[in-house]
Amino acid sequence: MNNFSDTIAAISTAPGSSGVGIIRISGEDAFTISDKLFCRNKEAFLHICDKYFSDGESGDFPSMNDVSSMNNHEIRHGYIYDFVKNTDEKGKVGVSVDFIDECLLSKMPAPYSYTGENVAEINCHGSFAVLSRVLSAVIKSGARPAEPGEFTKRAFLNGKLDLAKAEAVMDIINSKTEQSRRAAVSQLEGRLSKQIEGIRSSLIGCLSEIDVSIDYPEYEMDGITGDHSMQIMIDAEKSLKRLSETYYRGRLIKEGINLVLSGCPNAGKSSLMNVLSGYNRAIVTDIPGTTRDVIEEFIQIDGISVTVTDTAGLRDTDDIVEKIGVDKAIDRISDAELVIYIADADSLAEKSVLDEHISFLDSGRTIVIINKVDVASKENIDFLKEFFKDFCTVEMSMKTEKGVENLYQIIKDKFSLGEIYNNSENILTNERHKALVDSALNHLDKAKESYEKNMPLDCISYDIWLCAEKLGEITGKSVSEDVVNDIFSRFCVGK
Ligand SMILES: Nc1nc2c(ncn2[C@@H]2O[C@H](COP(=O)(O)OP(=O)(O)OP(=O)(O)O)[C@@H](O)[C@H]2O)c(=O)[nH]1
Ligand SMILES: [Mg+2]
Repeated sequence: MNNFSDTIAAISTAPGSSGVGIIRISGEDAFTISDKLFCRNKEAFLHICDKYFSDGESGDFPSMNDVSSMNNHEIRHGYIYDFVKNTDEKGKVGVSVDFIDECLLSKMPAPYSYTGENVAEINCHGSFAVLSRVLSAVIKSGARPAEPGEFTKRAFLNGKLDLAKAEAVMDIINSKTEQSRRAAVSQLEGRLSKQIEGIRSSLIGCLSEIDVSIDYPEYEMDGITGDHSMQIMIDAEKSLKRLSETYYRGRLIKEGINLVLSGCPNAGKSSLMNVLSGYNRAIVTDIPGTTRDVIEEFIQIDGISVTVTDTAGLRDTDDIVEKIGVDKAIDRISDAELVIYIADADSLAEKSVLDEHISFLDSGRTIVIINKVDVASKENIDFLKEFFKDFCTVEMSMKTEKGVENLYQIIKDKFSLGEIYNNSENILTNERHKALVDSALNHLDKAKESYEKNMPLDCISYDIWLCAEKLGEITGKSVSEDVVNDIFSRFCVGK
């Protein structure tokens, strides 16, 4: 177990007003620090304070030691106080007790706590004024403000969780949809770590067999050891390849889809934004150029988060504000995973304009909506269908909501959303893990190649070792301090 010399503290709940807010204190002195600011009985505490001040304030401020005397894993009701300097009417400076808030304090001793250290948690009222005062009283009493992710980092360094599980904590905090929560909880439960560790230990077993062959050449590589090692490599490769392929789904689950609505002015982009979001999110008028800025809304399709962006209609304009909007719209199209291009079938845009638009639309990631079919002529609809024949097209009316279900289905099919849920295998959702799995696969490939070419055993074992190292970086078994620091610096303060 690591020994951190200092005790850290932070507000662990989100900013803003809430029923309850939590201050977490972790480290060897968590309980003695809490003793200096928590009392269970106000009157009894005021009594000893009166005596202390009337005796002429010598030594440390009084304390009831109400935290040290609590049982382990106990929660107690009490009050958080602070000693403050004040000046009476005659200008005499003195010290008095200020009760900051009523609270519940829980005591979790090392090693049976989140961080593996002594932890005290103060549940007080969740206002910024209360929480910041309580935190400053804790700091005044000897704790230091925690850095981002420092509680979880200590938990990792104290062996309470491995690195993949620690990263899952962050994913749970950030999960916006049921699917992302499920994936993160499964990772925190250790399913991914278990799979990775299983593969890694089989490779390490393989390394020791090769070492034996090097030390005792009578066990030749093309004998029992060789075949067995090769089989281990083949099995590891199969599992890692499957895992690597899950990243596409994993990323969708975690990051969601970035969907941009585009098209000529008045085509019906904002009307679609309102249909998708289920309320009047964007202004809709019959004046071309109504939307000028980028408008975002977060929706869910089958448990996957979709960020829908409504943009300014694409046209040449001298209006400076509208022009900025059009430039932003073009930028957003290039970053989007999915573009919905809306074509107005009632009032066709000029052919030259459509030619220009089709030149920057990528048919692989664009769905074209032929809109206003409630009023458009068949001739116009057929023209647009033919014009966009290389694209997936949907005939729609934002007025009657015709085609909406069809559009949802096309989006679901495009991203294979149906397949995401019918699967119980581990899914990679983290970019770092994906890069390490791919790098491990790369080394495995080299090891297999060396084996097939009858290269010296050291060459084979070197790549197997590197492969195991890469896998160890996922769970934190073999990872540099810089990587650990980098991972935790992306956490929020208080976690
Ligand atoms: N009849 C009919 N009218 C529609 C339909 N969709 C949109 N409209 C009308 O078309 C006009 C323009 O709609 P918007 O949704 O504001 O169009 P937009 O693409 O956001 O336009 P800009 O913001 O100017 O680029 C409004 O008067 C809508 O009521 C539809 O399917 N049928
Ligand atoms: Mg609009």
